[in-house]
This record gives sequence, C-alpha cells and structure tokens, in this order.
Amino acid sequence: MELIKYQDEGQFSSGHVACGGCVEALALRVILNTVGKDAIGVVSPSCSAVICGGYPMSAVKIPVFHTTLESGAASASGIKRALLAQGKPDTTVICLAGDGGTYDIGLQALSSAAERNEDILYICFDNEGYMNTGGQKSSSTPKNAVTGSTPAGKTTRKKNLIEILAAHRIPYIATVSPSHLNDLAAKVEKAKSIRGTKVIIVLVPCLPGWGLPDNAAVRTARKAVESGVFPLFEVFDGVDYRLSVGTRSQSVETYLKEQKRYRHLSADQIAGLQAETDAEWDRLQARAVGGQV
Ligand SMILES: Cc1ncc(C[n+]2csc(CCOP(=O)(O)OP(=O)(O)O)c2C)c(N)n1
Ligand code: SF4
Ligand SMILES: [Mg+2]
Repeated sequence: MELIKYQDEGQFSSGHVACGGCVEALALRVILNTVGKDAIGVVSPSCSAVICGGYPMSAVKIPVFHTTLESGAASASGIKRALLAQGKPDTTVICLAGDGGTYDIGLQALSSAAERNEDILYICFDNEGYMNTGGQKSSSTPKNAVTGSTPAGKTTRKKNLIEILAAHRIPYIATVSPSHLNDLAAKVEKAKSIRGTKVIIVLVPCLPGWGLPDNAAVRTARKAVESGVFPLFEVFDGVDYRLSVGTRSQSVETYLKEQKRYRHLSADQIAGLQAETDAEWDRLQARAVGGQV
C-alpha cells in the first residue's frame, strides 16, 4: 500500500469528460499540480484534449493551446521561444499528447525539437492505441493486442520510443505509472528543474480500449510495472539508465489476463510474450543501476 504524498493546488477541476475511472485524468491531475501555475499547455488531439476541454469549459487551470496531431512539439517550441523573447524563461511549456501523436504522427516534430534540445516538458499518455477515435492500433500497441484495426491481434512489437529518444541525447526521459504516483510526481518535479527537452511516458490502461472493468486501471498499471512489461526507469543524457523499480514480482500472464484485448491468446503466445519481456528486462538491467520506489 502506497501513501500518496500529494498537495492538490486546484490545477485540475472535476467535471471533465474522461471515461469514469480513467487514470489519464488521475495522472494529469498530479502532473498539473506538480508543474504548478506558471505553465502553458500544448495539447494534441487525444483523450487529453477531451479531458482538458475547450474554452471556456476547460478542466485545467493553465492556458492551453490545442494544436494538430503532427505538431505538438513544434508548437511547444514556438511558444517557449516566444516566452524567452518576452523574458519569461521560467514558465513551463508542457505538451500533453497521446501515443498516436507521439510514437507515430507527431514523431517528426518531437525528433526535431529533441535535436534542438528545446526547453519543453513533453508528456506522452501511452494508452497503446488511437483511443478517442475508437481504438485503432498505433506503433505503441503491443504485439498480439486486439484493436479496432488489428482484430486478430497486432503482429509486430511495440515501438521502443525510449531508445529512439535516447539516441537524441536529450537530458531526461522517464517512464511513469498511475500506480506509482509518488514516483510520477518526483519525476515531474525533477524534469521541471532540468533545462532542455524532457519526455515522460505515462502508461494509461484504457478502460474501453483494453477491455477493462471501470475499477481496474490502477490495478492493471501496477501489474504492468510489477511484471516488467512496463518498467519504471529514467534515462539521463541518453546514456545513464536508472531503474526506479528494480525487481519483478508478477508473471506477464497475470498482467494479461484481465484485459479483453488479450483474451484470444494461446498458451504459446503468452509464453512468447513472457520470453520477450524477460529479454527486454535483462537488457535494461544490463545497462541500468536500480532501486525501489
Ligand atoms: C493527421 C491526423 N490524423 C487523424 C486525426 C484524427 N484523430 C484525432 S485524435 C486521434 C487519436 C489520437 O490517438 P492518440 O494520440 O494515441 O491519443 P488518444 O486518443 O489515444 O488519447 C486521431 C486519429 C487527426 N486529428 N490528425
Ligand atoms: S478512452 Fe481510455 S484513455 Fe481515453 S478517457 Fe476513456 S479510459 Fe481514458
Ligand atoms: Mg493513444
């Protein structure tokens, strides 16, 4: 049981229109309260755009610029440079985008911003699919998962975005989970104090997209971390890997079994996913120093 050390500054209001039980809203609430009042949001078309809402009904207390799916990091770069020109270097420019807007359609803009080391905080809410348009696959969708556009299960692996970003040698990359909110808040706080491009990937078990009951998202996120399917770690300057949770305590099958997107899996397929997770875990262990959140 984790006691959440958390001060709500009122940066996120009730009455937003996320699905009841959505942990993207929970994570966004903690992120925005940690970032504080001196911030501007840049929001790509995604569930976070739906959650933030449109003027004058926004659920978030910071000004928000709704951008296109391709251009989140480019818009944020422009806003940050305008703030610098106005003599306001301390305002945090925070991108809120989905995995489709990050791994796929916005990747070129993100890569360019990372190459320029723009001073932005980029949050990717990774629900492993194009969810607010009905649940199509993205390049973040994991192997074997059923989506609206992969009805027999996706045949290819989840794109390793962290290694792509690490190759840009940006100062900070981290994975976080709504099951580990103290770790999430600490990483957002750390990112805020670093100049340059920071990217945080938030795992978001999506209730309709993954086929989960309304009360299962935090539990599923915790299983993702504890099985090693979604390890929590940080990468400094693209080379220095640090594990936030250095052990595994659950099987991959335990993580898969509550999700309807995996209910068609054979024992061989489950064993294959366990073997792939083990291999990735060993690779991460080999390059990281680790601990316990
Ligand atoms: C170039 C482009 N293609 C398609 C769309 C339609 N569209 C709007 S939101 C969205 C889904 C985005 O998925 P993701 O970024 O993963 O966010 P999620 O909805 O899962 O939170 C799509 C396809 C668009 N706005 N722009
Ligand atoms: S579709 Fe998924 S990510 Fe989007 S609001 Fe609903 S539960 Fe949250
Ligand atoms: Mg998505």
